[in-house]
Amino acid sequence: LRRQVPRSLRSACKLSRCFSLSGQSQSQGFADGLHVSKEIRQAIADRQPVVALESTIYTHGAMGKDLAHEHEELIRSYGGIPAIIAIVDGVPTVGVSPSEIVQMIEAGNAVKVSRRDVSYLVGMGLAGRKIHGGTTISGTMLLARLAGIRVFGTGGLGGVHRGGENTMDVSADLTELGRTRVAVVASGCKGFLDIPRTLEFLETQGCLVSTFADGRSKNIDFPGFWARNSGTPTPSVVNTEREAAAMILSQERLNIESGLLFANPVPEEYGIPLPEIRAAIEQAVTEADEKGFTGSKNTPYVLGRLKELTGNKAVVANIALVKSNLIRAANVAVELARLED
Ligand code: PSU
Ligand code: MN
Repeated sequence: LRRQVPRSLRSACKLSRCFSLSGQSQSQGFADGLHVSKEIRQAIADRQPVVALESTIYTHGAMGKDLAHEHEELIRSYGGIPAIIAIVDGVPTVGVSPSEIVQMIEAGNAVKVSRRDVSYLVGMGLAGRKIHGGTTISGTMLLARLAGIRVFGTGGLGGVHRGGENTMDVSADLTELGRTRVAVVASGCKGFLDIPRTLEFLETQGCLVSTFADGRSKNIDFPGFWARNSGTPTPSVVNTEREAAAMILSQERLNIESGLLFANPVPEEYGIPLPEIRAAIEQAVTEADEKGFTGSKNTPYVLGRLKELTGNKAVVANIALVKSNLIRAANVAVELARLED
């Protein structure tokens, strides 16, 4: 790939990278007020394969305290450099340590932070009221981009909720993917969201959506989180991590500022068959309606019921798919660094 790009263009790319950073304010080229750990600052300066991680899955995911540490080790074992992103005591931070995440979980008062919430917490912090924030995909992408991180691994993307055409409950993750150039590796979005409308919305937003297929099958679905398929075809297919890296590099060279979504189906051995998870989802969603769990109480109720209805299989799948996505993200980041050597 590198050989096909004229040298003049390659050095122009390097220059434009400098310019885009110098547009931001001073120390180390990062935005004012953004705290980037020493390790991550060095890694970014050296163009090493940094992988961003969100913190909502730790502060709001109820998957255990040691997960952040485990995730960091996993990424390192694949040659990546993990950068957990969160708002720690009102400070937007890139390169949060796993022990700080444990403290945030134990404090029990971290709020869920999407793009709209960032300056609320940071402003409060400046004014002396220090609040912890677990960043969602949208909040994490925003801060990752400010730090110059290009690849981000996580579990599941937010989406258009069922009935979203009326309620307009559409996750800020989707608009973030339309405006912020970070490549996200996720296992699609939860099967109780409206997946066809989610993909329509991402198309309108100009987000590249491609599903990993390992060259095995022709008819590939956009994954349904717990299930490898969803009944909705993916807009495009990517076979290797190198191909994904090449798409990221292309987008950067062309200066297209929208995000990229690489969907990675849950590993085969943990995937729940689509009819089984669909039946459980229908039951959980119906019960939630009947019992009046609406608005922000809806998702926690549905997730709790799915755990029970699947005999914990939904939780085991969730933990496994995050790990598989982090491995993919590390491999993509390594390939991306290689393409530029
Ligand atoms: N999907 C999951 N687990 C999660 C989330 C999504 O399986 O923890 C979190 C992610 O941080 C995602 C956010 O960015 O929920 C989307 O929330 P909302 O639907 O409120 O935009
Ligand atoms: Mn919402």
